[in-house]
Amino acid sequence: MNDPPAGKANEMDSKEQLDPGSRSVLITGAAGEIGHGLIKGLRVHDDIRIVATDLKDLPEDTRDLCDEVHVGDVCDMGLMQQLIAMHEVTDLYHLAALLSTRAEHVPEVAHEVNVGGTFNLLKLCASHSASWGRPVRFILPSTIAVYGMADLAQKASMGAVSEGDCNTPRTMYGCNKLYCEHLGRYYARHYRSLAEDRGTATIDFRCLRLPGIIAAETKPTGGTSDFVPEMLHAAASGTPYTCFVREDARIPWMTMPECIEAMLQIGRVDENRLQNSVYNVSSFSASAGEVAEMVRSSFPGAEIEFTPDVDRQAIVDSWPADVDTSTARADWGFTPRWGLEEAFAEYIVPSIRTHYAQA
Ligand code: AKB
Repeated sequence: MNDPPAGKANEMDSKEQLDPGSRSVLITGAAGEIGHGLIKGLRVHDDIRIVATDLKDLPEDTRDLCDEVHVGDVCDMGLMQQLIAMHEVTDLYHLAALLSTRAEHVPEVAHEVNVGGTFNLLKLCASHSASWGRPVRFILPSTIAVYGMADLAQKASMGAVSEGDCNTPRTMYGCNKLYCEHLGRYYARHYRSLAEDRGTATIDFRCLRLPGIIAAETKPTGGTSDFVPEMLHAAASGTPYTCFVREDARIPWMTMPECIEAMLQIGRVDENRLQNSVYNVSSFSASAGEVAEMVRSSFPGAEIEFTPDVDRQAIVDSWPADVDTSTARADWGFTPRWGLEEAFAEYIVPSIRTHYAQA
């Protein structure tokens, strides 16, 4: 999965790699859940140019934080070429993807978007990096869906999995993301390794394997980890909720602010500190039943039932109960902010109450 960084990019002076005064960041899939927080987080630097793109327009408050917004398809090579060239992109956050549930309905489309879109962007970044004579930083969110547990006994016995464990995904989304992790590593470390005119392309590829994400301000769609955020948003808005997995369904989680912080951190850290290109991140492991208990005690009127959907349950059963984040902690100082109880007390409950009070 990971191999030692190639010499070339590492030999470059880090100042040459990233002059903060001239950073130009392209964000694909910017209208999604992560896009909004990421744009807000990046905006605190006045000296960054933010160019956002998505199939649909961005909400007004996010659009106002961007220098430019383009509505378009990430698979449109002409548009992506134009955006990268015109803005001399230094950093690319490639968020556009079809998530695990949506992808199982339209697997071929998912492959086109998830793999085709990433491949095109890597190709474009490599060719622009070669002609500009400087690296392009490429940051890709990946997922716990790249893991595939054979059965519940293996899931229980493995506990927290490391990046190289059980890379046998069950879903199209997991297969797509695992391949894109490899593609990114290839472009960063071995691109055209036998070509006589190897050129000078340098892709600085960084990837985070994200767990289920819990956001108080937005509701996810298209994912299989959606059962926890759906449960919370239903309780906060006084709506009964039928959970599509068993009470004992357990995966790793983190809150949206922690996810954004980790994305910003991996995007900023000096390349010389990164021994790997792909890192697990997560804050806590919790079952649907444990979260439901927290929801009931925070929202005493909450009505939560469990009626598992066999197929979606099978996807969650194939994901690990927890992930080992030790390499992220050691290499670039990843530190989760909250455990389950603290996340409820410090972020989820106050923020979701505010959100629905304002709605
Ligand atoms: C999904 O459910 O597909 C995503 C994920 C775990 O990557 N939220």
